[in-house]
Amino acid sequence: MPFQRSSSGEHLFLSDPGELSKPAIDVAPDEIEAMAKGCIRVLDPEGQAVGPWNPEVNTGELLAIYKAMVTTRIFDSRMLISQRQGKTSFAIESTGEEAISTTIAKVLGPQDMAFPTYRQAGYLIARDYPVLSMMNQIYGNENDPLFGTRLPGLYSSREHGFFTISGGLGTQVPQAVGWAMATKFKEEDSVALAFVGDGSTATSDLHTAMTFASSFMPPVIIAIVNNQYAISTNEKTARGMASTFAQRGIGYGLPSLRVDGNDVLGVMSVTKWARDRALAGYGPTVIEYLTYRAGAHSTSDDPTRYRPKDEYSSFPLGDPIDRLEKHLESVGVNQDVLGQIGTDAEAFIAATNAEAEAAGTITTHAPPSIAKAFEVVYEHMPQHLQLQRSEAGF
Ligand SMILES: Cc1ncc(C[n+]2csc(CCOP(=O)(O)OP(=O)(O)O)c2C)c(N)n1
Ligand SMILES: [Mg+2]
Repeated sequence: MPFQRSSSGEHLFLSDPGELSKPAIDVAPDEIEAMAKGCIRVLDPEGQAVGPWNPEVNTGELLAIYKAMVTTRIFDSRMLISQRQGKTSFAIESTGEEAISTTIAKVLGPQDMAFPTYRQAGYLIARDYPVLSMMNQIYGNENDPLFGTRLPGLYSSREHGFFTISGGLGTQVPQAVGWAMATKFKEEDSVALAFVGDGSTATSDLHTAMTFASSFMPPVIIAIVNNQYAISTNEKTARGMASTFAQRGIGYGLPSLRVDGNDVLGVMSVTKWARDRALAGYGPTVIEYLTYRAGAHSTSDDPTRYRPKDEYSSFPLGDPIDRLEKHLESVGVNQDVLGQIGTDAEAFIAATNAEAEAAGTITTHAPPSIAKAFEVVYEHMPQHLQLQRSEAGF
């Protein structure tokens, strides 16, 4: 029957942990086309790391990722409560997807640049960006580093390799490719990575970016985060007749792989492979990270209206924090150590939130000066904004 899409679940194309081989970084893209329809996985159901993609990593590095994931989850739920309490207008969480942002933050180098979406707070947390600044930005108080000019959660930090988030979906992908083209022309050793959601692959920006990536072969990673939903729309709408999102890359001649995005070791290994390729001059890689958006799209959304409540609990890839916990226990980390990380993270988020709230929330402080909205966007204010500013009386 023509034009029939696969039903929900079938599209996961899950390979067994350890099943897929690991090619050399100079592999020809057409030799690994099958990788775009499988799914690289390292952690098996018992938490053991298996197969050729098992990365070289020590327990200390994994504990740092674990801590960032747990902190991100607690931070997200705290900000959700604050929104319900009326202290901020908006919050957006990444529950269920923390392995991707935090692990990628650790794999990329200090000179690399991520071009994120609103779903990667974990990247900043893993890179020790001050959580207090994130909260100040969400509360839009006087210490907001972006002076109230951005939607809560749209952070920016050049020092942490975190390009300013844009609310317009897809825009960050050509920006990342352009940034990577510039580093190639300047002969710098750095890599750009664009995060893009499953739904946002439907933007023309993604395809413009892929064309430039294919033509100029810059050191860029296009990281498609397939969390199964674009607000209320299931991922299969944007995927259309393709079996997977990774297959989009094949048409552009780019090596394209899929990985279990709830498997920290898989995410680490595949991202590092792509970064090594980029640094060795072999150009772009497309990676689809398979995961599940466990929470609502944002505080403006109610997922009970469009998906079964128990869908996450039956999602075959499980919860990324639970899976890393199981692995850490299997390599001898005591449960008490993990428990203490959780307790410390709870205390840290509570104390940091108290400090941010004391500086002001939307109910307890005057908004930042409107003059700031004019001052902090352009280095040299264009004439039309100068005019608007004087009309507004600032
Ligand atoms: C160009 C553009 N179109 C539509 C929107 C409204 N919008 C915001 S988020 C979103 C869904 C995006 O889904 P996806 O790319 O899968 O990312 P996710 O939210 O799942 O992380 C939409 C349609 C937007 N911000 N920009
Ligand atoms: Mg999505």
